[in-house]
Amino acid sequence: NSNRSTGPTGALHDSAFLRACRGEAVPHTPVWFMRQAGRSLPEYLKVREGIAMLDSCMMPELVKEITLQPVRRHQVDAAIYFSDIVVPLKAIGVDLDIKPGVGPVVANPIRDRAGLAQLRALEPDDVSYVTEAIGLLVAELGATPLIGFAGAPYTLASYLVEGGPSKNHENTKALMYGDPELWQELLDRLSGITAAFLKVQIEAGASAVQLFDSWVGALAPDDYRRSVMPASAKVFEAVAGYGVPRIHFGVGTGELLGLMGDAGADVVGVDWRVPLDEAARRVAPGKALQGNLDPTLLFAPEAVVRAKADEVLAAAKASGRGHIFNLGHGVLPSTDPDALTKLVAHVHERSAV
Ligand code: 1CP
Repeated sequence: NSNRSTGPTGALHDSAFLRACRGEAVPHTPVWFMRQAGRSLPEYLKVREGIAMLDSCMMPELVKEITLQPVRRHQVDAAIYFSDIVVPLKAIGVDLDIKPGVGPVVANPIRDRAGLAQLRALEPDDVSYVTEAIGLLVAELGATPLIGFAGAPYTLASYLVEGGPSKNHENTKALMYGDPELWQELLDRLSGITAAFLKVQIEAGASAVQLFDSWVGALAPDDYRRSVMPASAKVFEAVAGYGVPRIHFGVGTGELLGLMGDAGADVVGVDWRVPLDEAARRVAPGKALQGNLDPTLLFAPEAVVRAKADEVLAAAKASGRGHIFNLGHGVLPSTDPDALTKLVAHVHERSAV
């Protein structure tokens, strides 16, 4: 364990994205989009042809190309490492696949103590392709920050327990309420795996990390505080010493924003349901905010997108917090990429000081 307080230096350290994460003044509001790489881009569909999603995540040159595509095309202020939240689980030998049009599917869902045996600790050597790809990327990206990421314990648990994508998380919640001891053990193992996976990415050169707890909005605050927050807090604590910003995001988490910040995030991601000035009243002082244009708005006329983006910028300004412009969730696959390029230019222009 080498919890060095390295962190980026020079032009990278002074990039608009990293400055905003730290709550410092910026020349313009930085922009990136969750799921900015991927199916909305024809150049992505082209390079992915005939290659399965999980296989692509293990091919460093391909990962480099896919990660750079949205940076070239949209001029976003940060790259996000191309991978998936289930990659570290695959790397430790969990029998799972990403099915096109569905998402992650787990062969033997974890519903009892015996199922836990599928989850051993993650060693850096299990994901040497990640270290290699990030090395290639940071050499190419220069002063553009690379965001590493991982799935948070609750969201990973939801796939492992349900066996795939789920609307109501009934098996996951039944386990959480019905066998708290087994649940704690499951989340504990996942926090170890997630922390190890984020460390690999930071040590390879990622200059920020985002913990995706995409589906934790399914929980009431008391249940989150009791049954999930300690595991997420362990992940943030494990990477605290590196001095890289830690972003925490989930969907439908309006009632959890304060707790998700308190779990140890430097930046709290907000979906489109809560305006950023209201989010600031829910999140402890000193933390920056990320978000939060509704991704479906990109299907509306350009003038509407601009007006709504201006509302997001105004709410962010009123919040007094550092602000990273993003969507309230990922880019939808059928989004017109030109609408994204225009949105980046608009936010940059409107926020320039
Ligand atoms: O640029 C980018 O951001 C793309 C990289 C990326 C990221 C950040 C991918 C590639 N996946 C993820 C994270 C991820 N994966 C999350 C958290 C972010 C979020 O909330 O959107 C989640 C919940 C997943 C799980 C997952 N993987 C789903 C969702 C299924 C569900 O429960 O509804 C899906 C569809 C996948 C597959 C996947 N991952 C990534 C891509 C491009 C795809 C599509 C498959 C393909 O192209 O073959």
